[in-house]
Amino acid sequence: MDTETEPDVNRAEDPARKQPRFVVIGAGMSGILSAIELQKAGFDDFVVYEKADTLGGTWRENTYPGIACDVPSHFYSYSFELNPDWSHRFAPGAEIQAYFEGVAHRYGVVERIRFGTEVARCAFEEGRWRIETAAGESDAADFVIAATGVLHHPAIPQIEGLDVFEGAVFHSARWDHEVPLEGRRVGVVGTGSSAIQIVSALVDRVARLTLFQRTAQWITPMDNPAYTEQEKAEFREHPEAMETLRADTARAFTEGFANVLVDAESPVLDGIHATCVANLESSVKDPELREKLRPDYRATCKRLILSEDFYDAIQRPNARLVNEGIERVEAKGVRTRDGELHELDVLVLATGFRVDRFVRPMEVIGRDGAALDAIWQDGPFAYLATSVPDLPNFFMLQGPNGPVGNFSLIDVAELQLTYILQLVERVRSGGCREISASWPAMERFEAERREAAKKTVWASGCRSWYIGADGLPTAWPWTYDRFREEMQRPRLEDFETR
Ligand code: N01
Repeated sequence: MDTETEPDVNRAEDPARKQPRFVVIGAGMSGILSAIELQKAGFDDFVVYEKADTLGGTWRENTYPGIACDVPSHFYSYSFELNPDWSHRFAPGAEIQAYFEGVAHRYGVVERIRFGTEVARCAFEEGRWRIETAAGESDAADFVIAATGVLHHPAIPQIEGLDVFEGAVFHSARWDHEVPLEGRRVGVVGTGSSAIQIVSALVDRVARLTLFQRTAQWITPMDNPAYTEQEKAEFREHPEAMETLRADTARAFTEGFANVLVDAESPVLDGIHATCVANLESSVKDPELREKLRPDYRATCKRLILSEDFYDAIQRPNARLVNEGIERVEAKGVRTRDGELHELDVLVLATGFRVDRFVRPMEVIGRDGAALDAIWQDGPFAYLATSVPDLPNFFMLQGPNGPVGNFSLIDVAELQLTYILQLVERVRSGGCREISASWPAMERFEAERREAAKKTVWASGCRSWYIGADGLPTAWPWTYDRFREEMQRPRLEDFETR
């Protein structure tokens, strides 16, 4: 075992090292990007396994009414595939899905995807990863890139009686488009980003809309203008204008948002809070409803919600905000703790995701039988969100403790691939055969991360999906600038190489 090995000429001549085989798991935004970057780096021996029948990940799965990305589309685009045709500043979900499909076709990624193939197990045996699919097929690879997503496994709430409801019930990420909504009584559970968009999109289509709120949300106003045909033509003619727009947006998000969330003392956060308070005060007329909608924690403690129309929607005559707490679901609707039965035809569970799953339920067995489930028994972690000790040549995109929240995860994935491909290069050039974060580096990183997490606004007193089992925020707790810097060049002394 060593941490810094001189290149070994014999190893460098090893054809398997020079042209290693990769398995990419997942054909969402990160998996498509992985395939493109592998090709660009000259690696041609790879396959992308995708359990579903189509690509797109989050954007394939979330098709609820009103879905859009709250990161401006010119920033939520691959840096090498800017799109002059985005319809709006914040494009709707179907447009984003079409964008990924288009990119995957243009870069020859689609032909590399094995659709309908779920990877059930990855085990590191005799220096290579043995891959087993749920259908019983096997494959082998020198490297695994797990691009399995973060917000992927729907969290179904433990509410008594969900199974006795006579109407239609489904999770926001499993929208049942067969269920008619026009003229129906629809209930929505949850007040996260998904619920807020659903309520705004549905209220004018349904007979009655009931929003079951457990926790109020701060909402910042957003402006979502459509791009004119002239603007699109300008973008097409002068792609550098899109590059400037992307760079300006990235800077504004980094400096005005991502970098300040990690410092609960930042005065910028007070400004964001004041904007949210003013939005509530000026938008909601009825004082009783206004107080029901007023959160008792600081804005940005939970992921900040951007909306141009939620407050209007919830004030419509056919909308009702219920914050009495759900007692149970019955055949005819939802009974709240005050004894009232809210009769419904459709119940939407906009109740978020199981964010501690990451690559699981896939079974991952590393070196000497080290099981990822056991390594993560107290909660998931990864060195710089990409590598776990004892899992050599296994890298994660959007793994635990990475930057999440109101930020472009495309930018995050691009930076992570820059980093991962440098680790791969270390192996390909004969520097070593196996590379993964060392335990001492992992432990140091975890200790520093937990200390920093306490200073972030996410730890300022609210419940959210950012909080891990130990009560601390799990997201990257330093500035985004620091993340970008870390991703430029791996510190090889933090890796165990063999
Ligand atoms: O899920 P959430 P989401 N009884 O976890 C409530 C991204 N995203 O799907 O706050 C009653 O945020 C829960 O209540 P509470 C984005 O990163 C982006 O909306 O825990 N209520 C909460 O209100 C986002 O953050 C976009 O008290 C229950 C809600 O359900 C992430 O996805 C759009 C409950 C869950 O909110 C997740 O958003 C959509 C129960 N038993 C999603 N259990 C955009 O870019 C849970 N809740 C716009």
